[in-house]
Amino acid sequence: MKLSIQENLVPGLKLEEKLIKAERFGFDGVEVWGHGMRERIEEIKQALSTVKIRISTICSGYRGDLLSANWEERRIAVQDLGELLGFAAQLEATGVITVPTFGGPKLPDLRPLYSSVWELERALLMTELRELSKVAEDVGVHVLLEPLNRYETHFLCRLEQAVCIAEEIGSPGIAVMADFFHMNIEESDIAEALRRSMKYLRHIHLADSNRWLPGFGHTDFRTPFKVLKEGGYNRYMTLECYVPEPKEENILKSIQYLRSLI
Ligand code: LER
Ligand code: MN
Repeated sequence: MKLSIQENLVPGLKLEEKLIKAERFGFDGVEVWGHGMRERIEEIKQALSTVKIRISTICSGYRGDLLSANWEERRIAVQDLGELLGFAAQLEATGVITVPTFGGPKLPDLRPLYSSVWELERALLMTELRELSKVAEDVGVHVLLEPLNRYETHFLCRLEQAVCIAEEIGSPGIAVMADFFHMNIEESDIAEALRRSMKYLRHIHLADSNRWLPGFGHTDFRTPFKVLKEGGYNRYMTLECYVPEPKEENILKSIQYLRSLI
C-alpha cells in the first residue's frame, strides 16, 4: 500500500517545494486538486521531473454537476471530467475523484416514469458514466466514485452503492474509492464494507474519526488495513484531514503510525 497526502496539507508555497517535503516525510504520492489543471499541468510535470514522488490522484475540481437539473451544468461536468481524465493519464495518476452530486437532489419527481428521484438520478448518472468510461478506458485511468456522508450528499453514501454502479457499467474505467471519515459515519462495519468492495476499490482517503490525522482520533484502522492487505490492495491511501499544530511533527507521527499498521 502506498501513502499519499493532499497538496494543501504539505507546508510550502510552490508545488515543487511541497513534493520535496512530502517525499522527505516518506510519502509515495501527492494528491492534487483538479481545479485549474489546464493551467497547472506543465508546472506539475516540471516539478515531477526533479523528484521520485508521484501524483497519486486528481481530486475533483470540475465545473458543473453530474446530477444538475440544468443540461449545460451536466454537460460541463462531463466535459471537464473527460479533460481531467486525460490530465490524470499524463501525470500517471490513478484517476479523478468524482462525487456525482453534493447536497440534495436537483431533479424533479418523475413518477411513474421513475419510482423515485434517486432512481432517475441513478439512470442519468449511468448514461454519463458510460460516456466517461470510454474516455477513462482509452487513456488507462479511472473515474473514482467517492461515497460521502449523508450531511454532504444524499446520493452515494455507502461503498456498496458505488460498487453496484461500477459493476453495472462493467468497464475498468469506472472504479470506487473509500474515505475513512465518511465510512465512519455511514458504514455499519468498515472492514466488511471494504472486503466487499475489493474488486472495484482503486483509491482511499484517510482521516481519523474526527477528521484529524490518522492516530489522532478513535477509528480502528488495524482491522480494515488487515482486510486491505489480505485483499491484495497495493494502491494509494491519501491523507485528507485536518493537521493539528505542530504540523510537520504531527504529519511525521501519523505517517509512522500508519506505516506500523500496513
Ligand atoms: C469531501 O468530504 C471529500 O471527502 C472529498 O474527497 C470530496 O472530493
Ligand atoms: Mn474524501
